[in-house]
Amino acid sequence: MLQLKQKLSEKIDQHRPRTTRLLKEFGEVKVDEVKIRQVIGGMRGLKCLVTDISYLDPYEGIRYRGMTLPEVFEKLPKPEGKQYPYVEGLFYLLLTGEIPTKDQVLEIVEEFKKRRQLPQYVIDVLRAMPTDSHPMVMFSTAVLVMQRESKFAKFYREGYNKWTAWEYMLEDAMNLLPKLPTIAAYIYRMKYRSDIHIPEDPSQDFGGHFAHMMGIPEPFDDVARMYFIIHADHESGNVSAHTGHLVASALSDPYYAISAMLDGLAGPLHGLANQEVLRWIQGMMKKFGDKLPSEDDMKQYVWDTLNAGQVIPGFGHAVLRKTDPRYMVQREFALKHLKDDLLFKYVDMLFKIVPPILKEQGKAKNPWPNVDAHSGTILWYYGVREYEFYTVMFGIGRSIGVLSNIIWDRALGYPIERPKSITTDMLEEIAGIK
Ligand code: HAX
Repeated sequence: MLQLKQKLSEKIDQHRPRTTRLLKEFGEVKVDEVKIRQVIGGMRGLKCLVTDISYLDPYEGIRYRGMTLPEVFEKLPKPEGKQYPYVEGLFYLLLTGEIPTKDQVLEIVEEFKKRRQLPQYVIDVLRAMPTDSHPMVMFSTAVLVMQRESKFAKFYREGYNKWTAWEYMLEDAMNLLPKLPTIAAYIYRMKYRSDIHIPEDPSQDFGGHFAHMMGIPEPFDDVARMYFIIHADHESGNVSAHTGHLVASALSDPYYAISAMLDGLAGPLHGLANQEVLRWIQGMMKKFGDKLPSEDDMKQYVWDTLNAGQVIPGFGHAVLRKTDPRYMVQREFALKHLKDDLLFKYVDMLFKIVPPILKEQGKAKNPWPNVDAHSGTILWYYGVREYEFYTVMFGIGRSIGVLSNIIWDRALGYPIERPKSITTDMLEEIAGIK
């Protein structure tokens, strides 16, 4: 048995009595109140989900299993000579809550290598799709078409047991996750690199494999590790994580859940925002003749965007109330590797100029930059210039968190999700106006 599975099994055994006790003895204790503005307003702030994988503090940003991103980067084992840790180690951390030893990580690295090749039918399906299909559509389709491989679905058909179901979810996750970089790179090379594909290099870890299959040299392998790790999880109420959880709650297997979560990630207010950011900044660069504008000219451009009724992409957040630490991780990387790049200089200037303007406008609750304000800049610098592909990379990262969450969902026997809806008439009655 993999050390990961052994450790996870111990953790699940330790955890189950906590959930059982809460349900049995404290099931009627009130957690929160529901206000009309939350019912109409996308359930913002409503405490109605539970996850131990990550927690988003509005002022501090994301913690994975209690650790900040800098702590995660410092503590997880790294490949020799690399700046960022093994992505496989993050999977271990999110699942078990413990920092793995190098040996425990290398076991997953080797396991993933055995499972990352694509079945031919996945390639056939991708090749049969219209060439102008969005890469997110291709990505989601490739995951969905592999549903026939699901060990969880087979287990369900052949006699389901609630308490061992997580083992089949883990098996599906171990089969699906390492294939995601392979699928993504295949889509990329098929669509944008003359359909010329690169044979895999068996020495590469998850991040290195992606960079290699994309055909982009070092340090893009480290960009990939950093990018996948910072995008992995953002607690469970965001659209992608929540969709994955919701779909899996119907006992749909990980292939269905990940395909669905990718569809949610593809929305412009969520994972697609990184492509919107770059489109917007490059529109500005074009206007200023590919030179850095004066602060006043940039301020005017920002105001013009707002006055046209548009949002400033890459700024604001539904939960965060400070600069996103995922933005800061990327900024640190950019200051080290691309500080003289014109696009980065624009991002750097916007970092200073936009927040005071959003504060002055007084609408956005959070005027600070989010993860998406930066990511496109780094990818562009290393030659990934097809904006529409950026969300695919986000999706690889987010799958690590969603898969960890849905394995735990089954381990703790969470039920099918089914909130109650009411009518506008009823809301008016509750408000006392009817
Ligand atoms: N520029 C201009 N106006 C903004 C704004 C921004 N960046 N962010 C919020 N606002 C506006 C909202 O549109 C809203 O206006 P209306 O009342 O007219 O509808 C008002 O401020 C209040 O919004 P909020 O409560 O602060 O923000 P929400 O929780 O409703 O929305 C969003 C959060 C991230 C969707 C929002 O800030 C936004 O649209 N930002 C730009 C797009 C973006 O960067 N998205 C990526 C977010 C990170 C992520 O999830 N990545 O996957």
